[in-house]
Amino acid sequence: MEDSLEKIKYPIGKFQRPESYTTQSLNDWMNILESLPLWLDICIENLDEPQLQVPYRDGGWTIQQVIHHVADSHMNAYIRLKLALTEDNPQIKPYKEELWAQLQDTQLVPINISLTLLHALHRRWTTTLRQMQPEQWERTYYHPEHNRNVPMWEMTAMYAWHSRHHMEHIRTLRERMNW
Ligand code: NI
Repeated sequence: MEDSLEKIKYPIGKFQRPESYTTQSLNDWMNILESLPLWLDICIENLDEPQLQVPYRDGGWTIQQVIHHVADSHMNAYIRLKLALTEDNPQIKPYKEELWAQLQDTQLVPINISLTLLHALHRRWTTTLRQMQPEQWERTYYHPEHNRNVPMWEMTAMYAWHSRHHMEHIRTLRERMNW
């Protein structure tokens, strides 16, 4: 049976903002962030160059664009975390992810470069998260496009979702294509 477009676009559903968190849920989210670079390595194993240029859905990003997007997005996330830990409810800088994904480097740079970047970045990111004190999880940044303050625990939940969301784009494409 054909998957619906919604299911292809949101393989694990849209992000559901959790209302609260526990030590266990924080740990689950951090585990996902720790695992993502290795999961992505496995996801793209044995794909050839033409396969990397296949969009995960009609009109969607190619596998190559997805990988470079995750690196772009998570670099922004890491900076936002550090801003929030060192400043009082800083206003963060939104960015136009669709346009970032179309800049030249996304075409010209092999995905291995972004995968290597993600290994390094997630090591620094999750090392920071693992050392956070309970009160630091409550620190916030202000998101001007959503017009709200986002606490660090919610941000971490969001990027754990984002990690799985894009990994599933690649995994389910391979499943549908029998690659
Ligand atoms: Ni994304």
